[in-house]
Amino acid sequence: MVEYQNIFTQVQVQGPAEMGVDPNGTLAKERTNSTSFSKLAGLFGNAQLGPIYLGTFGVVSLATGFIWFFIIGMNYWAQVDYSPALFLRELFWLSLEPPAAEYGLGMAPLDEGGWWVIASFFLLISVISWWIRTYLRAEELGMGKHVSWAFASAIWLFLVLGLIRPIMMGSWEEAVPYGVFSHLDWTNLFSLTYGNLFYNPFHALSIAFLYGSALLFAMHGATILAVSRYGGEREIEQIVDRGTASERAALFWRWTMGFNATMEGIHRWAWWFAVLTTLTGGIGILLTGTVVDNWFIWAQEHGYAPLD
Ligand code: 07D
Repeated sequence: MVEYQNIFTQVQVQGPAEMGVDPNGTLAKERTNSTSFSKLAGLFGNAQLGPIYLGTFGVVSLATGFIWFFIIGMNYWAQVDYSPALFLRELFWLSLEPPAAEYGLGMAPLDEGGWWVIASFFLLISVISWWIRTYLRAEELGMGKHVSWAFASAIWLFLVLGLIRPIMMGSWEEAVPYGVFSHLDWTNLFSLTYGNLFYNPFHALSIAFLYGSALLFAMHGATILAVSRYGGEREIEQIVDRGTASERAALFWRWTMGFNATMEGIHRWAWWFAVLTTLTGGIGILLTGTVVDNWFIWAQEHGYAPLD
């Protein structure tokens, strides 16, 4: 029997390239016409690569994203005096830091945070342009905007961390530095400075949704794989025309925990859990240092941290 599963399948089904809807009409503009097939890609997902749609916002996003990356890279090179050996050895410890507090929300000399401000400006344009691209591509394909709004939730946290909260605190110094260990140190210091983020209820909610997302994804993935022998992976068909696969899947969960999500609803559960991770997270970060200075003391005042 020929089975096509991917991750990791020996058999790869390959037909003519799929160009998508409207291959010669307006939708075909601003996208590449060539496609290729990759056996490696086919092991993990679809073997066909392309066509890719760039468009104005795609070009703007990639260009500004590259400038952001390039500014950081050049600063790293300067920091190691252009030594390739040091660059490789120190890569994870190198960092482009925001300006010191004395510069407030103004511009700083380039090597004292000015480059960070410029790089951040380009990153902002890049991320927003990519969001517009997800919205417009969905619109063009007649799809719902679920991906865009979920991405917007992640962008909300990104904006709180790097733009909104620093503006509310009156200084770019509050923002996250661009570096591997430096951003981890920043995260740790943020928690210590404001009295242990574990006592911030929105951080707790964010963790619950993050872990919940992983759990739901594992449950859903496992359930569908478990009934794929009955056609369960044809999920959309099973929503409108419930077959034995979805009946078995649903019954499994009612048997084991008394309740089951529906074939459609499980995707809404997943969407909401993922979206709420960064939505609640952004609220938690925004409140920190602006409304609440010390989460441990706040928790003592609200009766859930020990008083001594
Ligand atoms: C960051 C959204 C933005 C990304 C976008 C993508 C680019 C460019 C470059 C951003 C991920 C496009 C952007 C391509 C990238 C840049 C510069 C999504 C993002 C738009 N915590 N903690 C969370 C746990 C502790 C702290 C969230 C666990 C300590 C701080 C999550 C533990 C301390 C912040 C979470 C733990 C601490 C967080 C992130 C355990 C000190 C945040 C959710 C078990 C280490 C962030 C409210 C996410 C937040 C956050 C989990 C511990 C500090 C739920 C499991 C006590 C300062 N923590 N944490 O999806 O929202 O991020 O907090 O110990 O800012 Mg925490």
